[in-house]
Amino acid sequence: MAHPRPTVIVPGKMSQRVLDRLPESFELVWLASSDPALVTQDVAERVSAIAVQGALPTELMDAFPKLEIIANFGVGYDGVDAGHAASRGIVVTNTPDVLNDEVADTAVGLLLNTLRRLPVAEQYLRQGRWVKDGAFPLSPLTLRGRSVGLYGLGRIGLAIARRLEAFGVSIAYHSRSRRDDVEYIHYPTLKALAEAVDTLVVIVPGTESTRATVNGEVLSALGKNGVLINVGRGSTVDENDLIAALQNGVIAAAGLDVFENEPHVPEALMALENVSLLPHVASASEATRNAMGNLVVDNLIAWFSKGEALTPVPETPFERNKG
Ligand code: A2R
Repeated sequence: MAHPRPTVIVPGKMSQRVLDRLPESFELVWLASSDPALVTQDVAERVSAIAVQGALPTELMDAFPKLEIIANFGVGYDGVDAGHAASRGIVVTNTPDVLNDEVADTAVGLLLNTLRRLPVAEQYLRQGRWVKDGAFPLSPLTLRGRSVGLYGLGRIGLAIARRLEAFGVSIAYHSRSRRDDVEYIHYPTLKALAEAVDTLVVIVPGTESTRATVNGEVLSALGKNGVLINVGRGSTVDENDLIAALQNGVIAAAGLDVFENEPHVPEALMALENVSLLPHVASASEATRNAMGNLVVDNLIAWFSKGEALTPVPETPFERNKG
């Protein structure tokens, strides 16, 4: 057989750990981008797996008639149309759990940065202003006495909540279903949660059901002492409503790791002083990204050797048809 090992295609950027490990078990074909025009006829017919980081255009998915599995790098798989994959019997996998602690650590760091303006204070020192102008101004905001609401209490949301317990703040949450394994108060709507708390941490997936749900109405409910932290997906927040709320004092501040149109961040947001902005780095340590990369490769290996993926997404609970 010319190609006894399964062929995996990797379109565009991918974790080095994945690129290093794939050739041990697979025929690796790397594409410079996810443009289907780059796929030759020979490759199109051979490919049975895709490993992807970010968006996978559906036309590229459909360029491969023998495609069995799409291994997504990341717990959020909003870049892959899992419904379409399901309709073709293709399994989609993601990388849950291995990033929970890293993302939760970053969420708490971003919250503190936003409230206490620590990155701004560091710039003040580096620019020599401590010597020239004296002490950095007191931060108007503090974590002390805050009540935090988590929008999403899944794997990562719970890791954030557990950390926040140690900070002595009150914790509540909104998700569609109430968890019976936690003591935190559940609010059946996002608006009710926003009314009850002054700090909202977004950690839901970027789906149609969460799209633009953090809107002007929710931000008004959060109130003028309100702080929004987003470590989920940019699509969940209506960015125009958020900018207006920050400009007009509808809420006090925001800390964002994710944006609607990454890597582009609106000028209006960057011009604001009451925001702390990060370039989508919540899981971005070498150790955690390597763990995510390992899970991408291990899913592919498990699929082709045992007929079952390790972490398929709920939309594609398939086993391999070995016939
Ligand atoms: O609604 P539920 O009971 O399925 O709870 C999930 C909640 N959630 C929502 N809550 C309210 N309205 C919605 N439309 C909605 N959709 C989902 O988000 C659950 O509490 C949480 C998701 O938890 P996991 O599936 O365990 O996700 P994980 O690993 O915590 O990651 C969350 C997201 C990723 O999808 C990436 O976008 C980002 O964090 O890294």
